[in-house]
Amino acid sequence: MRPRVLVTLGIFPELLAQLRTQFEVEDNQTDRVLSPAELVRRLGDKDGALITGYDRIDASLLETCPRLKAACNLAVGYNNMDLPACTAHGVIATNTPDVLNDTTADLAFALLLAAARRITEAERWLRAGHWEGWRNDQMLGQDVHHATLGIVGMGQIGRAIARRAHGFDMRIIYHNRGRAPVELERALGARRVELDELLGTADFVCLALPYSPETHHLIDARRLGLMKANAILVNVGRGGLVDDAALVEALRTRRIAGAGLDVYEGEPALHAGFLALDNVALTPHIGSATRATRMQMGAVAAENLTAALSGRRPPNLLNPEVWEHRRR
Ligand code: 8YV
Repeated sequence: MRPRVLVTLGIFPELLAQLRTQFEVEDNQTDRVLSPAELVRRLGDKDGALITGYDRIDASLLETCPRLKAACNLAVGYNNMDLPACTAHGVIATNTPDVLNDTTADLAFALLLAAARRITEAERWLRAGHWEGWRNDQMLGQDVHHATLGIVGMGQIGRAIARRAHGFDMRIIYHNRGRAPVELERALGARRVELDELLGTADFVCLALPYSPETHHLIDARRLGLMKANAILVNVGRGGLVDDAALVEALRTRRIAGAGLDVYEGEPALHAGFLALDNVALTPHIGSATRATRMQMGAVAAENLTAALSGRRPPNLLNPEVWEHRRR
């Protein structure tokens, strides 16, 4: 019998058709995120799952899914998966790194530019019929070129953002656990600094790091208080990295100048305060949302699933211990 697989959210039909050639697939093309109870019910008799960052795979779920061998995220971030619990239950966990780096960096830059040059605010104002003529001091924004960008999280996406910033003649500082390759630092003129120094120096702060209990509310009221008054915060990492209530307050009181956000605590709900503010550009978690990139993410996730369910080591294995254990 072919392995049974659950695909938790809508995927491109061609990818679904491809999966159906190998697996008995239960799909959810409705685009409605499954509730935890529904996920438990539907996964109970499955061998594998192609999931998104909104599906929580944890110990309590895994206890009810004895057949499950692989959970393959259609995302690079994997804070939705409890890796030690997956390992304890012999479940392979995978993600989709690399293929979305440039696309996500493009969106980070779009948000940075939008917030700096007040693009979404200006468009709303124009559509509302307020434009009565050119004025010298109309919609004055901030220069991006030659400003200082502070990147928090210098992984592959952070580096792709840095390459774009270099093209805008920005000064680049970054904060990361480890140091980026020296050649990269040299080529981009990037310097590693402590987080608090970065926040006090940068005109633009861009978050491109994973979310975990350790990075929960990394940017809180205290750290927002360290930022320059002209500073703009961009988050393409994850909701939860920022204390959204504290950010709303910092934006409302102009403690910082603006923000560009793609991710939110508790999304798709977002803090109502953001909606009332003009100095924040908002997008609905579309960092990797181009057809080409989503096709590639789908292909990578499918390859991980196929490998995991046919006894091959998946290319993007997140818990190698589970693999070593199987081979013993
Ligand atoms: C996903 C993302 O589309 O890859 C990630 O980590 O945030 C997005 O690219 C989203 O998480 C849904 O899985």
